[in-house]
Amino acid sequence: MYKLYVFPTNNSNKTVYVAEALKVPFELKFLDLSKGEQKTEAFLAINPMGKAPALEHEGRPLFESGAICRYMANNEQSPLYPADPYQRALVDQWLDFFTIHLGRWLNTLFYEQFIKKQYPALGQPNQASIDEATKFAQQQMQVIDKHLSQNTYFTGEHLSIADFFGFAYVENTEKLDFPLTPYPHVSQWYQRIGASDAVACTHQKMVMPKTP
Ligand SMILES: N[C@@H](CCC(=O)N[C@@H](CS)C(=O)NCC(=O)O)C(=O)O
Repeated sequence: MYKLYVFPTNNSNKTVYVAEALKVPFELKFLDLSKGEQKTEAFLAINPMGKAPALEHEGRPLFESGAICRYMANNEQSPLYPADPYQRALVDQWLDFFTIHLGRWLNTLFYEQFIKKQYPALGQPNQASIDEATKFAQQQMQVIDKHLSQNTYFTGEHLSIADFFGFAYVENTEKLDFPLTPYPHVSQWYQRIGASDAVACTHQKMVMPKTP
């Protein structure tokens, strides 16, 4: 049984989308970040960075959402993370692209435009950061829009963990001043992944339990 330590944001969602898509039994353990549950000694033994998500499987810990998605799909020998070395490298390529490039800029926008509004103590949005992130995110969206005009999914004709991973970042644009309308092929892909059972089940489950 996979035990996922989560908080309802995009990094944790990636791992739950993948667990759902794999149709494996898993347990969710919610961490209340506002209470510092990610910094307890017990949790730091699982993720020394003190962040969600993390995984425990067969008594062994793992952190970083990308590593967790790869591990679960690999462990299940799923075509969502193909065994063929080149097909697998294509999945890795898109996971890296999202982590290092587009996802990074969308995360900056999410922090500046959404999180700072929710937590005013974090200060005013930094316009220079917003402008830089918007510029790069728009450029990279254009590139993936072209790619998705010729490919149903990120790696071609087959769904992979890269689609769920990327979806979790693009999903945050719904809370931002970053419309997808200039990117019709990204929009179609986004709707396709969003209509999957894996995404619907994840959204149902990823609700922070109310504490008494
Ligand atoms: N690169 C990590 C990022 C994890 C991360 O930043 N998690 C945030 C929530 S989205 C967190 O736990 N923040 C709490 C903290 O840093 O104390 C991953 O992909 O797993």
